[in-house]
Amino acid sequence: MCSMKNILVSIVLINILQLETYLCANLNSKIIMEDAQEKYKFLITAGYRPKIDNLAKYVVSLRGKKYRRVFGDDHYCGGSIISPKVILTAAHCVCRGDNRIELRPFRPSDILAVAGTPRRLVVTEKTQALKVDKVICHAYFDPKTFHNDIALLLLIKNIYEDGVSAQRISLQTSSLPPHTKCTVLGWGRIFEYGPKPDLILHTNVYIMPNEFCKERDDDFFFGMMCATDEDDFEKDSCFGDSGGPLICNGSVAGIVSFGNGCGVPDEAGYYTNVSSYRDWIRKNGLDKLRPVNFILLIVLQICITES
Ligand code: 4AZ
Repeated sequence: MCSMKNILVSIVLINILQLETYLCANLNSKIIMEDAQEKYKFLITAGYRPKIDNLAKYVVSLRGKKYRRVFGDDHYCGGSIISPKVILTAAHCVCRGDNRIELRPFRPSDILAVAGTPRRLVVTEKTQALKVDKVICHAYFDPKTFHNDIALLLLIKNIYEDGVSAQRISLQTSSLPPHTKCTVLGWGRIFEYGPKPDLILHTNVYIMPNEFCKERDDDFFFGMMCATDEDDFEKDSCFGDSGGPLICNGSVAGIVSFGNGCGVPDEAGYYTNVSSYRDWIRKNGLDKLRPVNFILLIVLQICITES
C-alpha cells in the first residue's frame, strides 16, 4: 500500500525538480550575461510597440551558440513557447532550408532559443538561454514549396514560466474565418532590406480568404494560410520573423513561413496553419513530455518498492 509518507516523499521530489528548473534557467541567463556587451543599443526603431506588451512573453529568438560581435546579432528566426520544453517554429528555420536565411544551424547543439525578454541584443535578468535537445522536422516539409513548414524544438531544460516574461501559448485548434484580426510579432527586418530591431515589433494583419492566397501563390496548399491588411499592405512579417507566431484571439494560429518580399502592395504574408497540424504537434511534442506521467512514475516506483 502507498502510505502517506511515500506520497509526501514524491511531492518533495517533484518540488526539487521544479526548483532545479528555476535555478538552471537563472544560471543560464547569468552565464550569458557575463559574456554580453550590455551597453550596446540598436539605434534604429520603427513600427508598432504596444505600451504594455502582453505577447512577447510567448516568443523566443533562435540564434547560434556564438554571436559575432554582440549578444543576439546572430538572431535568424522566431519561435513560440507551447510547453516548458517545446518550441514551435518553422521547418525552414531549423531543418534543411533554403539559402535566404543568414544562419541555418540544424544540429540541436548549434541552436540557442532565447526566451524571457522582448530585447534581442540585451541580456536582462529575465533572459533565459535554452539549449536544444532535439529538432523534430515535419517529414513532408518541402524546402522548395514550403509545404508543411513546421518543426518543434525539444529543450534540454524547462523554460521557467513566470507568466510575465515567459509563458506558454495555447494552440489554435480550429481554422479561423477570413478577416479575423491577428498580431504577428518578431525581430525580423523592419523593411525588406532594412535592419532588425532590438525591441520586438508587432503588426496587426487579417486572415485572408483562401482564394486570395491561391491567386497570389500557385503553390498554396493544405496547411497554409495568408494574412495582410488590405488598407495598409506595409503591415507584414519579414526576414527574421520566420518561425514566430501569428496570434489570433490569444492563441498561436500561424507560423511565419514566407512571402513575396515584405510589405509589397496587393501581396500577403504566408503562414503555416497551426490548426491543420494540431495532431502532429501533440504526437511529436506535447504528448511525449507530459510531466504528469513522470510524477506518476515516481509515485508508482515508491509504491512498488514499499510493497
Ligand atoms: C522570411 O523569409 C520571410 N512577408 C518571412 C515572412 C515574409 C517574407 C519572408 C512575409 O523569413
